[in-house]
Order: sequence, then C-alpha cells, then structure tokens
Amino acid sequence: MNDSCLFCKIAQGHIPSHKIYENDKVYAFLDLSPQNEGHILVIPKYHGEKLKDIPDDFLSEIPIAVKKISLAFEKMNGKELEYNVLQNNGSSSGQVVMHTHFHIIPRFEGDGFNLHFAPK
Ligand code: D5M
Repeated sequence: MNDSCLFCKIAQGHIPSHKIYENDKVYAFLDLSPQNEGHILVIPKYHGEKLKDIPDDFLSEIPIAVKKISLAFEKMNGKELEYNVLQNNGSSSGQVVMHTHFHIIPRFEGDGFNLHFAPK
C-alpha cells in the first residue's frame, strides 16, 4: 500500500467509500462519478499503477470478486446484472487514478451508453 494513493487510502478505510465487497486481496466500492447507475470499482489491495504491476495472487481475485458481486445483485434484485468490465491502463487510455482498478458498469436496455474503443 502507498500512503499517498487515493485508492490505497480508500481500501484501508482512511477515506470514506460506499463498500460493496471486500476480502483480504480486493476491495470494491461505488464510483463517485458513475457512468451509469450502480457503477462499481474493484481494486487490488496492492499498490500498482498498471495491470502488469499487480502480483498474480491479487490480480486473480478480481474476476472472482466481479462474479460474486454480480451474483449478489441477482440474489437481491431477482434479475441478472448486465454490465461491462473496463480497465484503463495508462493516461492515454483514460486512466486518471494511478492504482489499478476495474470498472463494473451496469447496463440497462436502451440506456444509450456507448463505449468508444475505436480510434477516431
Ligand atoms: O477511473 C477513475 C475513477 O475513479 C473515476 O470513474 C472516478 C473514480 N473516483 C475518483 N475518486 C473517487 C473516490 N474518492 N471514490 C470513488 N470513486 C472515485 P479511471 O479509470 O482512472 O479514469
């Protein structure tokens, strides 16, 4: 963990967040600037800027956490959560917070939300 990192502080409970899920390797919380209702961030409890910086034992926990969160949603709401998982790697890709994180962006029929992967 890095004392000057926003997401390390959130994972340690030093900055408030709306916690969604936590285990010893990952922390998930609501995004402060949601792209769609219920936008969640999942982060490793290991400080590394980019995916390549995260040890496998932390990284491998991320998709498992995503699965758990989606199943919990389904159980609570009686319907499947449809979503995109997005991970920005480096400033030119749109990464703003330099602690590896995965966005879970819920999708709803006709929400008009567009992901632009193609170069302009
Ligand atoms: O995404 C960084 C994301 O981090 C962006 O969607 C806003 C979110 N963010 C920034 N500060 C906070 C706090 N304090 N709580 C919750 N969410 C936050 P990136 O992929 O780096 O562009």
